[in-house]
Amino acid sequence: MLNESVSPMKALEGIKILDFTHVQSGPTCTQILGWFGADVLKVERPGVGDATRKQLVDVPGADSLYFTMLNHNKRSIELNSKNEIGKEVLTRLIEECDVLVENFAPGALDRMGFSWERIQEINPRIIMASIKGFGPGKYQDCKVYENVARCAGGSASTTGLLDGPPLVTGAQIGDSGTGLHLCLGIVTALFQREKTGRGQKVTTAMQDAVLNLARVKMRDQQRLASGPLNEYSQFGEGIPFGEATPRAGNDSGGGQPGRILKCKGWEDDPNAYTYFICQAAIWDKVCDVIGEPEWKTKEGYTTPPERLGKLNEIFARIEQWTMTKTKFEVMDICNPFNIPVGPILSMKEIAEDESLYATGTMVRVNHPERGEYLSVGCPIKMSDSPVEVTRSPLLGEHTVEILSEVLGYSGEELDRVVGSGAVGEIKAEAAQ
Ligand code: CAO
Repeated sequence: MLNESVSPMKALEGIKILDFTHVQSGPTCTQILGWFGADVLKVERPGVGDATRKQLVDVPGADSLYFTMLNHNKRSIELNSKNEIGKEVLTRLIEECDVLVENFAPGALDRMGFSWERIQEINPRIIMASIKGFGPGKYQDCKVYENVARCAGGSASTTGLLDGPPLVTGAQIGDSGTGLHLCLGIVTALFQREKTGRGQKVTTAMQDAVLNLARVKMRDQQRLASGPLNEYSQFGEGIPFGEATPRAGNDSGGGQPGRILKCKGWEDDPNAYTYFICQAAIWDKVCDVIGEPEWKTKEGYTTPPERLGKLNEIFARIEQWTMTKTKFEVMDICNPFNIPVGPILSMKEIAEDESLYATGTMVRVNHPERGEYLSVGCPIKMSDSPVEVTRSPLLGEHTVEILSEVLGYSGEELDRVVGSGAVGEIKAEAAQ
């Protein structure tokens, strides 16, 4: 909720970001900084731009949703950072900006001639934030994509059914998850700079970010030394544990038995399911709701340890009940009793939920090439820093604007840079 008594200043107003990111991980980070009010200057290779502009194209000729949904609230400058004039402009950008964010392959920035040492020389106050696949060690030079990180960070080995192969998640924890971690590092470094006056290097490895998100699975790895993990379904089923944290299907990670259960319509609707958690505190309520009140006092059913070996039977009975209700009816009936349940929402249902547009979690955005499209807005709500989601920039849309307004090029100097080809082909109207 916005505090209306305060002027609509944004938290990071006045902070300039040299956004040297591409694909998903880095752009996720700089997009959030843009939502918080930073001026994000996205540097893109002339004529090419971020590869995602032309990946998974749905509207021929237009920037893809892959790009537009990850690059809101940014300005785009085309710049060849490998030629001499391009390097000159990049040096000016480093002088002017507070933060440089990049997620190139390991060593790419050094090969351009911009090592951390050189960047600090140019601007000792700058914060340089990098995403790489792995931290220092044997894999440090590898290029890494989302699924590689999910696998290397321990997520895939602990996701899926016990008798099936490892699974990657729908949530992009490798890319977007790492971008979020980096974003926190950047604002923390900005905060420290307020006191020290110095910039610093912030790095996040995708493997590390995924592992951090899979922290509870490392908890379970250590617990294995003390015996089987009795909250895992396989314990109740008498299946022995191996040496590593197993895949737990849809068991809940918090030690309370939980499963995904069918709801009314499951035969035709792949998302007619609910999550159902059987907390000890609400066991009596569950018994009443599903029509098994005698289970409240029945021998062998009254305590959580006693129920562990009967979870298949218990959840089968609960599912008999959930199958008579829609997933939303299950929610409506269980919530008043504090029985934790959650409908399995499809992306279609989420896209059609007007309450999410009311909070800005979902937004409708206009784009000159593709018209209106849906996007996910800022998931972090701040009472004194309003977020307005603006469309992603066209390739090089702000090249001249950034050269002149941000870097102060004008007259012959500007002509020299533009004429050199280092900043791509300037569209006539933009150059005027
Ligand atoms: N001007 C001139 N050259 C530019 C440029 C510009 N504006 N922008 C990029 N380049 C160059 C780079 O300098 C690099 O050149 P060299 O290979 O000669 O050093 C080249 O373009 C390719 O950059 P890259 O290696 O980063 O890109 P890629 O497509 O080959 O690899 C990726 C992509 C994502 C695997 C790699 O960047 C990477 O591992 N990044 C770190 C981890 C990461 O963020 N992964 C998430 C990706 S999304 O799943």
